[in-house]
Amino acid sequence: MNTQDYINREDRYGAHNYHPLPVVLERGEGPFVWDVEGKRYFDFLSAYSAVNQGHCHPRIIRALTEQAQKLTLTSRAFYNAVLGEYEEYITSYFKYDKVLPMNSGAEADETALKLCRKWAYKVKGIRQDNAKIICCEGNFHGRTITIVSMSTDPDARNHYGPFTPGFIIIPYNDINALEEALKDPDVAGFLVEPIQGEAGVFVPDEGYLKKAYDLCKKNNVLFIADEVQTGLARTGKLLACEHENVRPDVLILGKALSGGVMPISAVLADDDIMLTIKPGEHGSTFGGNPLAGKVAIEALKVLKEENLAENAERLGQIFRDEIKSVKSDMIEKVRGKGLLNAVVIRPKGGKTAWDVCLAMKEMGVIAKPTHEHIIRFAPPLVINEEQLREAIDLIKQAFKLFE
Ligand code: IF1
Repeated sequence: MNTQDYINREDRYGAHNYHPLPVVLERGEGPFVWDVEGKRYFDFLSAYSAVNQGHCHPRIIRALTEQAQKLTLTSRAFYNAVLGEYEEYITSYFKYDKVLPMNSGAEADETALKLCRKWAYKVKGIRQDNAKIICCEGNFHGRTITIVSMSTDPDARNHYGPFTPGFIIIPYNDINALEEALKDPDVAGFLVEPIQGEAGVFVPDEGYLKKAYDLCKKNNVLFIADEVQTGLARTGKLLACEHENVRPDVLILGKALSGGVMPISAVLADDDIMLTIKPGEHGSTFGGNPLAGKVAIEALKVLKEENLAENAERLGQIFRDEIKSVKSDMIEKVRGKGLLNAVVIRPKGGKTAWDVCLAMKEMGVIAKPTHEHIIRFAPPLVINEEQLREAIDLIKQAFKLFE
């Protein structure tokens, strides 16, 4: 079978809810992936920042395979020997009283929304069923019906109504809009991405997160940070909120929490918020399974022991400087933080970001456009400077094809 055979088979038997780049991947190691024809690529998407630790990190795979031989799942109907160890580890790692373990990022966002509403009624004293949560235009928090009820992206929400009520949508990176929205006494929370990933790596103004946090505290509103994509060293700090010394009231993690080997997500908060959910009021079959516990501990250890945040900070600066120096009228803007970067493409002669991604693929770098004209560049954080510079040269060669 060749690449097209694989593509045709997926087209025949799989739902058409994605339009992938025409490359069929078979193996991954560190910053590299290989396709079914044996060609090597630099992975510059990292499964949307889920493989920050690099593909198939040996320590994480070992944790997975060792635990998989012992016990993978008990459900939460019973205790298991790993969950407490994982809970203790992750809560001391991020300095919160408690963690609620889930699986996908969307489940963690949904869990955060439910915690916020519980806190609204049981602690803040908002009238039953009147709690409101502020979110931002251009947000991405997952694909459930409640989450797309907050979305401003037609592709994410069209024809999925009726939608969940109780959300106030304000412009991102607009402190005055937040201050105005916070005047509503029924507001219980503000859910925000420290950097908007899907929207095209929108980095807010310096100080935005801190001002937003302070305004929330002044109005007795929970500051809820969705760090599913920006967290876990991606932006050059362990959490993107750390760039502004903000400690979210509710912290949402996912993706690289497992190093990309399985779905693991988590919500962290202190007792006054976390204990508003009582036994039987929330859960999931796989949430907190022993396999996930061991994998997540190792994935978190790797982040710290391999200094991946520092690496992301240093190499991200090199990446932005190098790409900004490229003389190409297709490059409109370069922006990002750490190794979460994006290039806004100015279409030229009918050629778009998609064509640039196809050209980069031929050169041996895979990335994918978001929203037509924006290419996200997010390699695994284990990439070293020599590899990064090799990839940058390949990217530059791709842009040259359009001169
Ligand atoms: C797709 C990108 C999209 C996320 C944030 C929660 C979730 C995500 C900040 C939900 C997931 C993924 C989903 C994937 C593409 C990718 C993505 F921004 F990362 F590129 F869509 F916006 N919060 N992001 O980014 O986590 O349930 O997927 O585990 O749905 O196409 P999930």
